[in-house]
Amino acid sequence: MKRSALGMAALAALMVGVAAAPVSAETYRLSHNTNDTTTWHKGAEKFNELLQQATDGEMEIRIFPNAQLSGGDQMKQAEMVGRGALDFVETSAINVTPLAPEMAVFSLPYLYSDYADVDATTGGAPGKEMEKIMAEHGIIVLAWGENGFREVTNNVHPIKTPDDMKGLKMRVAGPMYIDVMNALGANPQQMQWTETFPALQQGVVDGQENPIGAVIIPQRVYEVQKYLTTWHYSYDPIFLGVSKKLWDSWDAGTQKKVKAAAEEAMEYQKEISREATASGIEFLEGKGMEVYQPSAEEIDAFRQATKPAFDTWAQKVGPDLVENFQETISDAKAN
Ligand code: X2X
Repeated sequence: MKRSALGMAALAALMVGVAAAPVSAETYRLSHNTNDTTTWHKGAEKFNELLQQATDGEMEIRIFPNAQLSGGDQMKQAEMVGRGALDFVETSAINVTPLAPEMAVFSLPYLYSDYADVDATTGGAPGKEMEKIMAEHGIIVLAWGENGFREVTNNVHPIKTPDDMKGLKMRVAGPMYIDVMNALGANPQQMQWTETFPALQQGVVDGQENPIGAVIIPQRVYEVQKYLTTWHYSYDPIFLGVSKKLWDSWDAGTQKKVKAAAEEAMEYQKEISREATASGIEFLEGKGMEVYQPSAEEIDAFRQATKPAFDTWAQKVGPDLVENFQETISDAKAN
């Protein structure tokens, strides 16, 4: 075969090969700070699945659990997204408070009493207000998910009254909880979530607090904790956020697909978290945990005991913002 014909044949084969190969997908990195068993991770996987479907495989998400892209530092993820060093983050509002102190509003002790309160705020004007604040820090909040109502566990004794918290070495996730635990007479220690399981195992700390369905069950906290009290003392949402730099680089059609996939993924994540929480007490008792469910009066005693921390952080968050949340909650209760 003449060289030119051979060359043409090779070129043709190459062209066919190239034409048949799918358009190379844009791969984006998403960080979250639990391990790959939680509803957080399931929500991120759902986001990837939906986004690939919506873009015929042209956009895909690579998920990095355990805050591994920020050296295990759960508080650093959002800051990296804000400056465009990371594409997406799925994390708790608590983890963003060093960047945006206002985000602590969601977790003020006893701000919320039930899911209806929560949904009225994240789905209403308060949620929009928080999205505006986050955009000022370079993060577009695409959708709100759920970590949930945070319940306390420990290895020392059942917790039934505020006095039972006195002297307990408690791992906490963020700065506000240091003030909450101090108000209860406990000894708080802020620690990365990725360090908490071994710290509980080795007795470095006596206890921790986290939601049942999203974290305590999937991360098998019951293997290293004996007692759980459903004191519902603090709620925290998670959110799926994207770097504003990346968001602004997309056309309206792409933005619409990304937002729709995120909203559906976080609705799914919230649903499975609530389902796991609803059946969680029975599951945990089956795993040998002793669960105490305080009465309304006993919950009120915890509310009173944590009020000093509420008042301190309401000032830090901003009284107007707190009022915005409280008004939305009371309107929701009235309807
Ligand atoms: O660190 C925690 O406790 C966790 C996993 O709930 C958060 O990221 C706030």
